[in-house]
Amino acid sequence: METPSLLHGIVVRSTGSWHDVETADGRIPSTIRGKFRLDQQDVTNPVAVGDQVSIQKNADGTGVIMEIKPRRNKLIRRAAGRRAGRAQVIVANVDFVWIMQSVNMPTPNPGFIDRVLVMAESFDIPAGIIFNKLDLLHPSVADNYAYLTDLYAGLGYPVLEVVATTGQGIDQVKAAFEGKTNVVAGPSGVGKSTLLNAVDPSLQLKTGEVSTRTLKGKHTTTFASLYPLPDGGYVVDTPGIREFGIREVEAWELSHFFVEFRPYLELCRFQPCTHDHEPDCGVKEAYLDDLISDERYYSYLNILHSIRLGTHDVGR
Ligand SMILES: Nc1nc2c(ncn2[C@@H]2O[C@H](COP(=O)(O)OP(=O)(O)OP(=O)(O)O)[C@@H](O)[C@H]2O)c(=O)[nH]1
Ligand SMILES: [Mg+2]
Ligand SMILES: [Zn+2]
Repeated sequence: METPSLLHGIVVRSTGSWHDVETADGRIPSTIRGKFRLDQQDVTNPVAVGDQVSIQKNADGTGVIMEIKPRRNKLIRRAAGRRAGRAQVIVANVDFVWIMQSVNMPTPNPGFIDRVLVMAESFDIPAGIIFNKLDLLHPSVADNYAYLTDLYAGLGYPVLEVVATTGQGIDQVKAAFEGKTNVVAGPSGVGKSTLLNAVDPSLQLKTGEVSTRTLKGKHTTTFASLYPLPDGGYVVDTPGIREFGIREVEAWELSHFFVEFRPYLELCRFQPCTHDHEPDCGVKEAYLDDLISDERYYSYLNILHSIRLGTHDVGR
């Protein structure tokens, strides 16, 4: 019997057992070979949005993913709940990670920002921060907000400020997205889908309310999806992340992913040094000399602690 030829494509949406693969023959809902699940038991999803795959087409128009091309990079986190401990691949093969936060409703969470930055740095993926809902910048939150924008801009990460509902700042977002594969990640309710609708109104993504009681979103987007952008490039909308646990980063290497710690790493007496209990530590000295912020040093210790415990706790 003749073996059918394989069709190449990219996974644009993944809902657990079904993966939509965009190919030259259109979008083909596909399953995966059981082998991939057996090969990758420490991962909740062997195939993720952004994966380059080869599929075999079935007579009924569905497909079977036969091959997953090696990934250039990936954004992963430690899965929570019943699958705790295993890695969940949020997206594969991205050029830029945008961490989205709202200035209010919900409140910014620097611990969360730092965790995603660590993951991005560990895979060498450039990252930036998008602050949304500038219209809700009330005096009570203004000081903290100014502190955060200064902190991250000072570390060299691009910081964009927008009002997704009015289009304020959207031109900068379009320019930043152009020609790249971008992923927008953040807690539920910060306005990720609203932002993408502002960038491309034809997307018509579903958006949801933020609870006035808990100040949290209602997990409106349930699966990651990749969309082509009108001016070239792609963007991945992702479901709101409750907890961002670090995976595949060892305690001894964590400090390399805090960009401002790097100049001090070789000043430590012990190599490697975890910069919490060791004497003559260059990083701790830098922290005591105010060259490293409280926020980032505590974030570092918090993540270090969670790596040692192997837990999947939230940012602070
Ligand atoms: N005031 C204000 N509200 C906004 C802004 N952007 C989005 N919202 C509102 O925030 C709520 C949540 O927006 P979504 O786009 O659904 O948030 P999301 O981040 O996609 O949330 P999940 O899909 O649950 O992860 C909606 O009620 C939006 O109208 C903004 O710039 N200002
Ligand atoms: Mg959404
Ligand atoms: Zn040290």
